[in-house]
Amino acid sequence: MTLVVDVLTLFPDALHSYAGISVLGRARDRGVWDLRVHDVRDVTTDVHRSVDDTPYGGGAGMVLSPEPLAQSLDALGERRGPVIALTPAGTPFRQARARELARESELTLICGRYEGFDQRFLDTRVDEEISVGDFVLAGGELAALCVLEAVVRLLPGALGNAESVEEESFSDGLLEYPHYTKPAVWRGREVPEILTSGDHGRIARWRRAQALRTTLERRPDLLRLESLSAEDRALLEAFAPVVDSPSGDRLD
Ligand code: JCE
Repeated sequence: MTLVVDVLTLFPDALHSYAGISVLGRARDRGVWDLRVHDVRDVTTDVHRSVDDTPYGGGAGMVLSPEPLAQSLDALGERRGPVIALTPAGTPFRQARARELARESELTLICGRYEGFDQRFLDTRVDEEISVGDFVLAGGELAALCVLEAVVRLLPGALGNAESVEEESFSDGLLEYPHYTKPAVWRGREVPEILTSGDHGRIARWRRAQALRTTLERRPDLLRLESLSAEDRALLEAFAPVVDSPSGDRLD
């Protein structure tokens, strides 16, 4: 089953460019998913092909007019999957939502520009607003591509044999353990000896402990401390003791 993604944007080239390379490009070539990009300006009829206007109530910048967006959406015909607008005020995007969206057969992503969307368009035509992070972009295209890549790479057949969704960050709720490749000594720095020991049981336990430690130190919000098993706590102490850092290092 092919996932069909419709994207509404003022910058179609930006979508085609990134969606044509690497994982997204190869998966599309294989028929795993299909992309249909729609230039919102194509529905306009005035000489300036206007899609924006000044905000009621005053203030800086311009707001996307609801009518061109609504007409672009209408031109897609009967919608099946969720209609998603990328906005800084949206629900924070997480891997769990990517997994849910990967079960859809159709998605519509709407990219804004300027100061954002007319609220009436969001209220009446959009099912869900998604934010890809607590920072402000100049428009929704990069955010849409983030969502797209996170979803498509989960689809059956999207990744090659060398790539894997099994052992990666977030698949078990933890950040990744550190990776090393050749040479065995790089500019005086050695690979942890455990990785060259050939003891696969020890290596697996070391990696689990490293993943636990990194998550505890960098993203304690991702660790459900109550869900840390006695085994995990023992692993941490044996393989990756958490060194106390001075309070000045902490952000909170
Ligand atoms: C966007 C803008 C509202 C100020 C359309 C920004 C998503 N995680 C995200 N960060 N930024 C966005 C995003 C998505 C779409 C649009 N802007 C700029 N919007 C307030 C600036 C316009």
